[in-house]
Amino acid sequence: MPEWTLATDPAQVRVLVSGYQSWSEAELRPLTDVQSVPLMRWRHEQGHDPAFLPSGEAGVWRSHTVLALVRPDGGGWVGAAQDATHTFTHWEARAEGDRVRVTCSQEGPATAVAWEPTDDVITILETLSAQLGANMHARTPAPQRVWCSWYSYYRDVTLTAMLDNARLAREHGLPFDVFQLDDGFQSDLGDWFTPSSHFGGHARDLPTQLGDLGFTAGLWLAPFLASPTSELFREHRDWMLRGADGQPLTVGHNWGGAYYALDTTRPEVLDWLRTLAATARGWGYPYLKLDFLYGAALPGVRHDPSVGRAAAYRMGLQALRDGAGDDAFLLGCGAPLAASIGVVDAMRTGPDVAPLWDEDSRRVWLGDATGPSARNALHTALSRWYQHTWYQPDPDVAICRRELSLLNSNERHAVAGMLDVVGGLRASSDPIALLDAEGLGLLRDCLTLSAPDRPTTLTHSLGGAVTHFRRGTF
Ligand code: 9PG
Repeated sequence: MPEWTLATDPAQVRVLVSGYQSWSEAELRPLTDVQSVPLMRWRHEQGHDPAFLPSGEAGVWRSHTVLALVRPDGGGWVGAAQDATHTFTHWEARAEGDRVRVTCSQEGPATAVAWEPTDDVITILETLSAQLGANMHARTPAPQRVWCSWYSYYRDVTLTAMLDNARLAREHGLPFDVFQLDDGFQSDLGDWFTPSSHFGGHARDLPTQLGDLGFTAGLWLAPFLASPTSELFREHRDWMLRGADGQPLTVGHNWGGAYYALDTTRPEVLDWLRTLAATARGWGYPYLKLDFLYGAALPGVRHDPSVGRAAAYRMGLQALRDGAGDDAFLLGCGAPLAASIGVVDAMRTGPDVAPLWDEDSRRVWLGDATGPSARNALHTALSRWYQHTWYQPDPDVAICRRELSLLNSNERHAVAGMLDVVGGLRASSDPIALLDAEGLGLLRDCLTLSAPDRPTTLTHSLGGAVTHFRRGTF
């Protein structure tokens, strides 16, 4: 286990950490603070890595893949995994008297790790992140402008609501590329091929009509999950990831109860995933939002115990890519971040936006900043700005409407501004009919892809060799 002792006063250092998956918190904080541990044990699986939780001690910070320590002069130290295909890399920084101790441990085959003292943390962080992206053959497609049904219709989405919004977007000349149907079209979690009773049609009915309006069709799936009531679970109980007791492992609580995940070391599960993605593609969806992907990466008992959880995750994700086709656009969500590089085109890099700024009860009192709020989404997506060389970042939707929202004007503009700063996907979920002139104007601004506001070229001398990185479009 590599370890470094730094002769630097912990009180003068800030630490930049990132949780392992989309919804886990990322933040830049004084090293002497306490990294919060969510009090609700039943929520740990959903936003945190249960195998590497924050310690809860003052002056101890844990991070996945990347860690940076920043002195007041902008110099400091940067650590970054240089490969994440089959390995989770865990960092810990610990204040110890007048020193800081950093340790790096890995779960999976040992892989290269970079550790750089620097007088310019930001440049080195960008450089080492870009190297990780390049090593894993990061995909750099054009960013998409997406209308998504979730943040207005939630599970009550209907075929009619999708088409009404698409028609209005066309009438207003709003420059969306994709209209993406989210959770709610399917009869149960895992039963993707049968429609819910309220949807008013079948998901396969939508793409042609969206195409006639000039939009690409997008579909949400949580391909690794199954609810206990689903046909998938009832017919294939043996396909589930298991706990030490041999029973299907609960990987989270949502949709009114606990849910399970598929064991992606089973060949028949990989076949199922390939078929699922190919079927969605065949229905006319070249854009897939693949959600709750962390389920396949949790610690558990697998059919093939020789496959570690990071590798198992990657096998499942690759099966989805194989089924969808190389030219499909895959957006990861609720997904292990670095482990997805090279397979996904885009990645949600924070928790959900919600039409409210903050939720003190969950964030402050319960120590959990992974919940839906404008503040949490903005805070975490901005703290992961350097990940733009791993995939197109998706900082989630802007909320431009005034109705059915608790955000004030400044808050609406703050979220919209974040989309521009982070770059990557631009998304909205507002019912177009609810937008007044101001809302339409803000939405148009959001959908305008501005020039990068950071340098497009980074040149840095690293360990004697000059490395040169050029930003792709974002
Ligand atoms: C659909 C939604 C949307 C959204 C995703 C994701 O921890 N939780 O219980 C939890 C529930 C929902 C959620 C995130 C976490 O949102 O981010 O965009 O697709 O699923 O159900």
